[in-house]
Amino acid sequence: MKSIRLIQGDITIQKVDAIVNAANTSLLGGGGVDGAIHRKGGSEVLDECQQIRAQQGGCAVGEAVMTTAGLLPSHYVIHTVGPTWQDGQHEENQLLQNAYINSLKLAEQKHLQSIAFPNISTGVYRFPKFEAADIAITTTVDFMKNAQHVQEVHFVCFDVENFKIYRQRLAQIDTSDVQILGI
Ligand code: AR6
Repeated sequence: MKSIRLIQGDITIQKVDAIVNAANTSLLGGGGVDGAIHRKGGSEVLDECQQIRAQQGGCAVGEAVMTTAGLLPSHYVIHTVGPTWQDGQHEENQLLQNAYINSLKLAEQKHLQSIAFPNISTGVYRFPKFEAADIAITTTVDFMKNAQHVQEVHFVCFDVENFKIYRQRLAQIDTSDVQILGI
């Protein structure tokens, strides 16, 4: 049975096939979860990000790329770039949905079974947390219904506010395709 698991804590200790990084278009690291992933993953992660930059000049908003996870307990890091919240009139919702879909598609293409997401765009990029949680959850549940390989998705909430929002929203999910755990 496919499952979605809610977790409160640090994504860098997740033992899954891939953890997702809320990166920026440069792929060179930054603050927040991006900083934590590069710090703990070590230089191998940055080296592969630099190779991707050399090939394609970075990663556009809503797109996703994959590297090794270096010293992290997961196998891969999927780096995606969420939108910066402006006023809701700059395709922010669509771009956030793209970030989730393209990360999940990459996992599916690589035949990965388990993937962990942070709450993309809800830190430095200031996306409203309720709306971001709705987009993350509905997009993921829809994707999982037809997934061949992705069986297990973790939503890892670092801050209590996001955790509470996810717990409330996940409790309302009504589907027989995906089991909701940890709420
Ligand atoms: N594990 C899980 N979630 C975390 C962790 C962690 N170790 N640390 C922070 N979060 P942010 P963004 C949560 O700012 O809004 C970076 O500088 C945090 O509580 O990391 O997409 C990049 O380089 C929040 O809910 O990412 C970009 O420039 C969520 O992760 C920019 O920030 C996302 O917050 C991206 O901004």
